[in-house]
Amino acid sequence: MTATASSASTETFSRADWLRGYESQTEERDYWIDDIEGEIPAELEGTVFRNGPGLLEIGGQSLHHPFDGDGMISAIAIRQGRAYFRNRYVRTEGFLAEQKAGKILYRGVFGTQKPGGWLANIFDLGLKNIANTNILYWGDRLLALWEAAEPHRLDPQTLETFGLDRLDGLLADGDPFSAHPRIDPGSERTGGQRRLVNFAVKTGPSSRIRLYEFDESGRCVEQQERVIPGFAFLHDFALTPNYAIFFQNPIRFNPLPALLGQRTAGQCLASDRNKSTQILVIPRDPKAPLQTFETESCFVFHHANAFETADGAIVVDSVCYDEFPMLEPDRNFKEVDFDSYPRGELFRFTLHPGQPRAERKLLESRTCEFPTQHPRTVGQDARYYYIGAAAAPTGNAPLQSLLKIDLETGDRKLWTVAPRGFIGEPLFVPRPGGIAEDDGWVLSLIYDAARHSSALVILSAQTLEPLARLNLKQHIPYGLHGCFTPQ
Ligand code: 3ON
Ligand code: FE
Repeated sequence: MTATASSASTETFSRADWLRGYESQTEERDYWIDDIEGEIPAELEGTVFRNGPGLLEIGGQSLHHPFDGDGMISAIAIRQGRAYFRNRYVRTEGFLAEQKAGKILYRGVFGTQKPGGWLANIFDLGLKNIANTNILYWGDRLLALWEAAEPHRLDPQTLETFGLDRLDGLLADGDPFSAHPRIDPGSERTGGQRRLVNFAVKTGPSSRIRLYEFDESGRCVEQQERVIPGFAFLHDFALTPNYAIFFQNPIRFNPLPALLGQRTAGQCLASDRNKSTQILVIPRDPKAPLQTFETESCFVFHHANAFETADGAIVVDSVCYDEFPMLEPDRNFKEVDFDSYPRGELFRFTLHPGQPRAERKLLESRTCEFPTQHPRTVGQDARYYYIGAAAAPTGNAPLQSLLKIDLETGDRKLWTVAPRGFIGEPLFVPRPGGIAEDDGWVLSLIYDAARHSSALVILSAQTLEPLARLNLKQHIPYGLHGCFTPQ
């Protein structure tokens, strides 16, 4: 492997640059951000919270995959044109134990094994709750989420970890709680009130999907459970005023190699390319029946949005991969071959009542991930999406651009930090009092290999012009998800 070549056709980045964004960040810091290019818009006030793997090796042993890395939270509080940065690890039981021991003590889901070969891993099916996927602020609680176990609650000011949060007894010991809640902006069924909706899956030969709805104060006001046939790896869902929509990817799960210590759970998944993907439409009304649609075999982590049409159809926009992106068991993530690795493209699925097969249409063929939108348009026929995208229109590559998609006109706007920059999940922040759907800002944490540090960029959502760039004093390894709160 050379240090400079990337996808053969499109050399938008150097591999050495890309890899440095995956160096562990072992320091926890607090400071005023004093290196600001441009100007923070005066009306933009609040806190950006980000979560993602902060440690990519432990005791000198590289993790097999970043999704196995301990959750590190970054917070950037913006007030009156100034910004304060803080980062802290979530003090999970596993993080504390491994830091003390100075070595890996737990198996990860995505290929990280305890040192010592299969004998050291055999029959260990325990999960390390690494709290690394998302961070949510709702009902005065700041929660770090990891889909296979309970949330951890943190102090929103200091980011100190309080411990596991079982949501006032809603969750039992070890219960899952997805890292992809959605916020219903309010509709008839919620009495116009905002609601946080989230799910949890317990999977096996059949799977149980639990759906929770929380009011503004964080109280659970509705919950239901549905049992569906087959194994289900559900990372995200889409929400409309009346439905929760899941894509059941065609995945086989053979746990034997995990049991025998040879592979971890996530490495026992295999895409079944001959089987269709099932689209599960769960009514938020627990008494109404579940409907299932199908579409050609694909794998979905993230949905952009969904909405109901006047003629009773449901439209879902999702980032689809041809199959579950999986590394070969002996190949560390640092050696990934982008050209042969599945890449995400944005598709629109229309589910017509009485038709078992979904209509499928490609919306965006450029490699993309991490879609977002104006919070007011969740569950509605949104006009604009903002999404991380590759710098080149074809081929697979890391995200180096931000793409704004106008679903009404088909217009695209692209802002890129290539060749030395890499981009994270965008967040859309509405301008207070704004009316237009794109009246606001797009915020994203980027990694700049030229400085080996990260920066928060603030773009005009209307034009994608950069308004401010807040340069941090250190790098934040490529992250997963986060949120913005006006507090
Ligand atoms: O054994 C079963 C299967 C399984 C995989 C059950 C299970 C619950 C133990 C399980 C666990 C799933 C987990 C823990 C999933 C965690 C996912 C995660 C941390 C992240 C997923 C990220 C997805 C994407 C698309 C990230 C993209 C990143 C970039 C484009 C660049 O940074
Ligand atoms: Fe996700």
